[in-house]
Amino acid sequence: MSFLNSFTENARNHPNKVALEFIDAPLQRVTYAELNALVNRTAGYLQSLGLQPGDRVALQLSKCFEFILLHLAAIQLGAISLPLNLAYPPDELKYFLEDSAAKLFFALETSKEKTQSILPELPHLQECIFLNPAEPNQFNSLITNLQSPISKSPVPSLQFSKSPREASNLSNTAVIIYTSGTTGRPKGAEITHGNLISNLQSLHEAWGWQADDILLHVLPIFHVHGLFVALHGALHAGATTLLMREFNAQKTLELLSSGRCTVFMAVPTIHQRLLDVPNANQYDLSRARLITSGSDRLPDEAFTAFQKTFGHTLLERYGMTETGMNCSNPLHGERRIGSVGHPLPGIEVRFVDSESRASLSTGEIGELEIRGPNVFKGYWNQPDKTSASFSADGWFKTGDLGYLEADGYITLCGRSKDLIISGGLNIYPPEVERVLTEHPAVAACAVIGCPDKEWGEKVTAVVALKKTESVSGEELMRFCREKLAPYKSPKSIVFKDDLPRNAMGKVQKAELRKEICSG
Ligand code: MLC
Repeated sequence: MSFLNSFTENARNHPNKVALEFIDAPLQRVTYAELNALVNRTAGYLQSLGLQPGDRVALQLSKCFEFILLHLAAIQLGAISLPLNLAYPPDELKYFLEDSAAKLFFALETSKEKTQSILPELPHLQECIFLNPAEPNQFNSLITNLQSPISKSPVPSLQFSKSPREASNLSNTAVIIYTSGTTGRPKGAEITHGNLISNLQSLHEAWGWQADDILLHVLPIFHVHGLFVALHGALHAGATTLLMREFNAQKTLELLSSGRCTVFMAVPTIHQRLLDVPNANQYDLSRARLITSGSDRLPDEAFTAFQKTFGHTLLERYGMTETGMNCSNPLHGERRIGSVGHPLPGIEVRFVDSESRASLSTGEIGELEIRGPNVFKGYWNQPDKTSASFSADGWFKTGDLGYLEADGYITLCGRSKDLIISGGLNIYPPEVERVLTEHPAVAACAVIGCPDKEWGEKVTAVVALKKTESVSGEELMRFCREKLAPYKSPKSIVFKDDLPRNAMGKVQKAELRKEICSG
């Protein structure tokens, strides 16, 4: 059964059940039957724009109903949905649209001015449609007043029959999500229909999703966490999703403690913000069935404080864009502090030595590798980077370090890749360093993550200037923000005359971290 098939089945079985409800303005609520009809209509609209299976539809929209309709409709048509972070400035956006050769692009009307400048440079882009989610009628009239009305025959939805076509359908790409890497520009991870379905099924089983669950959804919907794990998870289960457009800590606590919501998913920064609400301990979250934490390591202090303050034990799980969810602490049983639990049903893990790639035994620290139907197809148009990310025998190299405990729990304890995670978002230092070195005053730089209670890690740039130049930290930060999303831009700049280097000339980041982060 496919993800969309289960959603359609839910629409058939309980048409009047609320599927989605936006709880902040503009308030919007749709039942499963209404959502199903709207997705069909949106698919007709996309077809009328010439969208064909395999074409990319880029979405750089806020957390809005239109985003969800376009995303689901693209998947239904066998096209590829390409969700993009709203924070990307034109420079980055142009790269994503160019690299993916997106055919259609839906953007916010409020970004029209800055976006329009890049459009003439995108030969593959056939149509750019600007939307205003504050005006829901704008989209309604787009999908209802089609110039060539939708054909009377229903929009062809993907069929996952037991025919020989099954394999090819399941291995077709459904979504591309861009992730940065240790070298070069970001890469588009191709996530197939099979990946989506298998991960939904694993999580449905592991977390006991039920049709009477009510999910409180506060995450952005352009990432794996908010889109696949939370939103798809609820639609697959036939549950109701309450969506908050902008995360608000106080409101979240009020809703969770009211007993109305049964499921909540967030990143450690969000859990920390809940803990930081004044008088947080007046909110009792023990009635929620499941509150998960993921996208970054949950600090032990936050795990314990959450338990003590809210009377709820967080369930930590582990995943990544390329694989969806890999491991989870148990729904029933010990949710172990500092551990990501066990592999999800159908997923295999192993630890290997980062150098020799030999398999390690229980308790030995090594790099985590993953195998299973959840593992992505590859990076869009990047066969070399795809093959470099798999072992010779086909396991995906996560770049995360950890070990297997004797009782099967998995503990992660570092990364073999140069990666910063801030507020649940991955930032690859080379991408920031590339931008900083474009500044005429910068001779050399190194970007590191310093531990931070709120963000997990704070992007910090250590900069050596050219002898004859001078520039302020503020100016460098402004420079970065013009070219990079604000979350990737350094939150602080430290100037040094020279950067410490080893005999090979490589900057010694560990030394910089020791010197700068502890200060
Ligand atoms: C916002 N800012 C960030 C940031 N988010 N800086 C660093 N890291 C982040 N994650 C910037 C803003 O641009 C702003 O800059 C300043 O920090 C303060 O903004 P804010 O208003 O306080 O932040 P807010 O908008 O409230 O966002 C914080 C947040 C958000 C935690 C709610 O970052 C968030 O929703 N994070 C979740 C990300 C997520 O879903 N990750 C899943 C990836 S999937 P300025 O200078 O303009 O003020 C994945 C796989 C898996 O990893 O396993 O799940």
